[in-house]
Parts: sequence; structure tokens; C-alpha cells
Amino acid sequence: MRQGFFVVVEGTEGAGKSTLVKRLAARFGERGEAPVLVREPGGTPVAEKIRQLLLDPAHPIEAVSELYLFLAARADLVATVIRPALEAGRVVIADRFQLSTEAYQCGGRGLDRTLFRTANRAATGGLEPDLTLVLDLPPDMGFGRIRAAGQGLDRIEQAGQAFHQRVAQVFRAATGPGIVHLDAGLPPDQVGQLAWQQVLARLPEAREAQGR
Ligand code: Z5A
Repeated sequence: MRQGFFVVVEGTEGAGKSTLVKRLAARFGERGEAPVLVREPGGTPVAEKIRQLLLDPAHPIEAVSELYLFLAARADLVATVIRPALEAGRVVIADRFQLSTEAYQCGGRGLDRTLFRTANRAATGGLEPDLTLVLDLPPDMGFGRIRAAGQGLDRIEQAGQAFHQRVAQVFRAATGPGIVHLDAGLPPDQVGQLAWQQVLARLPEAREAQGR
């Protein structure tokens, strides 16, 4: 059976995650491969309903409730879309995954990392991305892009400058197996090219060729 490949794109708002996901999908398309594209929170009927609840600025959500809502959406997405696709040998590209929870709910909201790790493992069944591309961009630049694009701010985007600085700090400091940082201040073509090089180096056939 072919091995699946799981790529995650992470970073602060306006860093260019959606833009990069589309570019990577196009590159896979050129190789005759149609990746499964997902975004978090969302990607299943249940998770999309949870997304509406989470992003709606009309009501506050307590931090632990917020954590479990993100994880409930993730559990549904992993069980019904991501894991079956990987088991079928497909490429999956996710716009945000577990590093976002660590950044927003632990860094931003101040929740305990042990609580997050334990609960997140229950939600994902221990699934880890093969590659996590972290788009590094100062939050004020990302918000500048969002304003320039004329988009409104959702509940979490409205959380204030200090919150978003703490979130950005977690993204900047992230290290670990398969985590790669890219300068999101570069033009989209260059970000896309650098990201694609990272993907190519980690595809199952590249690992096999290198005896890894
Ligand atoms: N969240 C959480 O708290 N905990 C979790 O566990 C998870 C998520 C999974 C989801 O919001 C919110 O949920 C998010 C984190 C939280 N909230 N906040 N704050 P979302 O999915 O709706 O929004 P987002 O993830 O923040 O995405 P975004 O605002 O759409 O940004 P983006 O996808 O990174 O950027 P983009 O849409 O590709 O680009 C934004 C603009 O910049 C656009 O006009 C582009 O043309 C432009 N762009 C893109 N790349 C470039 C470059 N390289 N140069 C110049 N301009 C560029």
C-alpha cells in the first residue's frame, strides 16, 4: 500500500497559509496527484458548525471550553477525513493543526501545556504531521494584509495585541521533528518555492531513496 503524506501549514493570521496551501495543491496537481485539502477548525459538517461557534464575536467563550471545542472539531476531522485519506495513500494538506492550539490556547490564553498535549493526543489518536511549515510573520504585518484585503476580524482575531504577540512567540519558538520555518515576508512565489523544496525532500519516495 502507498504511504500517505500529511503536510500542515501554520502561522499567525494573514501570514499566507491559505495562499500557500493553494500553491502546494497546484504543485501536487502538476505531479498528477490531487491532495485532500482541509482547514481547521472545520472540514466536516460537525467541525464547520463548531467553527461558526468558535469564530462568532457575538459571545465570549471560556478558555477551557474554547480548547475542547477546537479539539472536538479536530477529533471529527482526523477520524472521518484525515486518517482515512492517509490510510488510502493520499496527500493531505491542512491549513492549521495542533501547533495552532499550542500557540493560541496555551500561548495566547495561558492554558497548561500538559493539559493540551494529553487532550490533543486523545483528539488525534497520536497522529503527527510529516511536515509542518510555519510561516513566520510579525502579527502587525499579518493584520495589515487582512485589513488591505478588506476582511473583518473574527472573535479570536479581536483578542488584542498582547494576546497575538504571545501567540506569535509560540510559533516563532516551535521546533521538533518535521517543523520547518519559512519567512512569510517574502513574495508568495518565493514562499511557495521554498515550501515545495521542503515537501519534495520529505515525500515518502525521497525518504526511501535516502534509506530513511
Ligand atoms: N485557532 C485557534 O485558536 N486554535 C486552534 O487550535 C486552531 C485555530 C486550529 C481560524 O481562523 C482561527 O482559529 C484563527 C486561529 C484560531 N484565528 N485567529 N486569530 P481562520 O482559519 O479563519 O483564519 P486564519 O487561519 O487566521 O487565516 P487568514 O486570516 O485567512 O490568513 P492566512 O490564511 O494566513 O492568509 P491568506 O488568506 O493566505 O493571505 C492573507 C492576505 O495576504 C491575502 O490578501 C493574500 O493575498 C496576502 N498574502 C498572502 N501571502 C502573501 C505574501 N507572501 N506576501 C504578501 N501578501 C500575501
